[in-house]
Amino acid sequence: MSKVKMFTDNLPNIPWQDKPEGFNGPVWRYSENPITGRNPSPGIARIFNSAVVPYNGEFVGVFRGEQLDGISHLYLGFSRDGIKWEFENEKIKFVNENGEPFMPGYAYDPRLIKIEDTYYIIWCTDFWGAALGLARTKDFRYFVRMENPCMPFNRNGVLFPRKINGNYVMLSRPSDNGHTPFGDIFLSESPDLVYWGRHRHVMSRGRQWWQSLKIGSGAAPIETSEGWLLFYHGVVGTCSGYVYSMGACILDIDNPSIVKYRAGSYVLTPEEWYEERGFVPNVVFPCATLNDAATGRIAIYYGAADSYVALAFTTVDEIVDFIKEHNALTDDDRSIGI
Ligand code: BMA
Repeated sequence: MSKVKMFTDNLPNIPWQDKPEGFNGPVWRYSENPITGRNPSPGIARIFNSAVVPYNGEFVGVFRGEQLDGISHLYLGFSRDGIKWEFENEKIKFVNENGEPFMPGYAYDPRLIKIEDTYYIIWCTDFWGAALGLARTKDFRYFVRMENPCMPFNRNGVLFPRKINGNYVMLSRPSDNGHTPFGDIFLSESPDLVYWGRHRHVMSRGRQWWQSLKIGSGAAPIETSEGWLLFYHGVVGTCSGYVYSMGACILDIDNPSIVKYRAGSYVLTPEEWYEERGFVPNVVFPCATLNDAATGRIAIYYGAADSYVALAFTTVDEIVDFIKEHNALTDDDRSIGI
């Protein structure tokens, strides 16, 4: 039993490995990483930055597949164990509310969140510039693309897994039309997933070097007895390019634009070959977690070097202790962000 409670389902078949003897960090990697290889299916060069959920006792995922022409689209994947994945060769076919084809010109960095009985995909799409796309499905066969939740430019959209104070809540990261050398996390509310407002600033890039350039939400927040546990990415600009690490923080349960704790140290940074070497080197980019309330186990799916999907593990007790021990909140984080 964990000390900190996760208000999620039990997931007895969560992919899992115990923390290796002598390992110091709060998040440890799956020993057989990466879990996807290059050219994983016909027409797709690389699969990375992808999101998974439990489904019918097994797992389903929405994967960012970069096609041979360099354009990213979203592909479904299915897995028995959350580790070995079979990908569909055809990209997800989105339709509009009338059932007519409504395909994005490109689609990347999907997050997949179940709210009540519906699964939502939120991703970065083309909308006269990079912006967020949103779609829903109940059966992973029929995907309805909804209104784009915001104007360009925006990336790293993530939905909370339940309504808060009666509204849907989304985190996002306003950006520019390029590689965005700035960026803080904001929050917006909606009664219906169409009209968004009550925008709040959540968290600025940090004083610490690894997150000094920009930050962006990663996985859907996990509801815990300490608040919403959020894994995010923090970026530093070095002489040889951006370096993406994974950070973690806890947001207030009823007012999630208030940050309660924020680790000043990263929880995972590029160190392994598949994180340091690839299409874009030095990228660790979390997009999803699986959570087992009964044991407090958390499996984190992250993109590595824009080339692979990798898996890492922690427990809710371990990560919450780490965040509190390394807490580096600023006054700005503590504020409601109006
Ligand atoms: C960001 C996004 C991510 C990517 C990262 C590193 O701007 O495009 O998809 O992983 O850059 O290239």
